[in-house]
Amino acid sequence: MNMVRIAHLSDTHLGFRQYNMEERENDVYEAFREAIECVIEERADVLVLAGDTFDAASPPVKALHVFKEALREIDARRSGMNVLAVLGDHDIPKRRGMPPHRLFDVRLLGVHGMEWTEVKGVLFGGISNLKGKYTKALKSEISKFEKVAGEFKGASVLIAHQAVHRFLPFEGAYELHENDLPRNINYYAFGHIHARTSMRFGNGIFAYSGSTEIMRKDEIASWRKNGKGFFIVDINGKKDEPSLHTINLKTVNLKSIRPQIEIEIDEKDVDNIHIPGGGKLPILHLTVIGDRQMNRHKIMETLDKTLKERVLRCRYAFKERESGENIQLSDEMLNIRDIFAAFLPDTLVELAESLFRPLSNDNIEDAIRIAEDFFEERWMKNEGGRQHERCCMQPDASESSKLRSQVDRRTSAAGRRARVRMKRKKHDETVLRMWWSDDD
Ligand SMILES: [Mn+2]
Repeated sequence: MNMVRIAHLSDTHLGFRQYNMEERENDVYEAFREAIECVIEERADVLVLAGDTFDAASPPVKALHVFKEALREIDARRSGMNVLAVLGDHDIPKRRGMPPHRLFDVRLLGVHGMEWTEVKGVLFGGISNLKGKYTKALKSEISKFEKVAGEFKGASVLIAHQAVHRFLPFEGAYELHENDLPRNINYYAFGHIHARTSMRFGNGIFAYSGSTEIMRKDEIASWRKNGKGFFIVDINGKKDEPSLHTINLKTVNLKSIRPQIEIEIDEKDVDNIHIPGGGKLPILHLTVIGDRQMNRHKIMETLDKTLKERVLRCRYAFKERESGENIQLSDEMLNIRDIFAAFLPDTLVELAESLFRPLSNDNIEDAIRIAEDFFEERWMKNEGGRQHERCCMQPDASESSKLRSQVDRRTSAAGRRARVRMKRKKHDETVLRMWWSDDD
C-alpha cells in the first residue's frame, strides 16, 4: 500500500425538507451533488458514508434518484471507487425492513454487528447506529474491531454513527465515552454530530465530518465558523509497518449551502434590516426585542413587506425587553420560587418550580412527565395553541395545525402517557428484529 485516499462524508440527509419547502429539499440534494463532484475531482479511492445518508428509511423517490445519479457519475468518471456505508439513526429501518441502500451497489457495513473489509490494504470496520438498551451491544461490537485491527498489518478505519460524550455531553444524548473507543485505529470516520470537527486520538485522528447542509438552526454558528462539507483523508504507509502510517486530513467546504442568518433587532428597526446579497436567498432567524405592548401583528406585517424577495423565509421570535434584563436578586430572595418569579412570567413560575427538584436529582423521566402535562394543559386551555407563550417561536402554520390535530386526538394527559409507554415498549421489541436477513 502506498497512499489511500478516503472521502469521509456523513449526515447528507437526502430527502430532508426543512420547513416543508421544496427549495430546502433541493438545497440538500444540491449540497450532496456538489460534495460528490468534489469527491470525484479529488480522486478518492474510497467513499465513506458514515450514516444518515438518507433522512429516512423510506425517503422520497427524488432522494433515491439523486443518490442513483451520484453513483452513476462516480462509476463513469472514477470507476473502481469503493463506496462503504453504515446506517444512521435516520436511515435505519424502524421495523423489520430494508434500508434504501439495498437498492444500490454500495457496501453496507455493520447491520448485524461489527463488520470489516479490506480495501487497497486498509482495513475498514463499520457498525450501524445502535442506541438505548443496545448501547452495551454497541460497545462489545466495537471492541471486537480493536482486536481485529490489532492483528491486521495495515492501517485501519472505524466507521460509526454515534454520539461520543466529549462532543455531546448530555445524559441520554451520547452512547459512547472516549474510553469505549479502541485506541489503535488510524482514522475514526464518525457521523451523527452535525458540526464538523476532528481531534487527535490515540495514534490516529477522530473526526465527525458533519452534515452537508444546515439542517437545524443550532448548526448556524458552527457553519459560520468552519463551513460545511467533508474530509479528505490520506493514509500513507507500508502495509507491514502500521506504526509508520501517516495520516493527513484536508477539509473541503461546499459552496452551495444556503446561508442562514440569526439577527436580534429592536422593534424600532424592523424596517431597516441589512441582508447580505449574492448567492442563494438566505433563511432569516429573527428575534425582535420590544416592550410588552409591542404590536406583534404589525411588526410581522412590516417584516413580510420589507423582506419579501430578499429572504427565502423568515422565522420570527419576540423577546420582551424587560425579561433577562435589569433583574436584581436581593439577599432576601432565599426561596427558589421568588428567584424564578424574578425571571419568568407568572404562568411559568410554577412549572419551573416543579421541574427544579426532579432536574436537580437527574430524574429526567419525572421532569419529562411534568413538562408534558404542562404542555398538554396549556395547549388545551389555549384552544389548540392560538396564543403562545411569550418568547416562543411562532410556529409555522402547518406546524401549529399539526399540533392542533394532535391535541384533538389526545384527549387526556393520562391517555397520552399510556400511548407513549406503549410506543416505547413496541420500539424496544422491534429494534433488534428490524435487522433483516437477505433471504427474507
Ligand atoms: Mn444522526
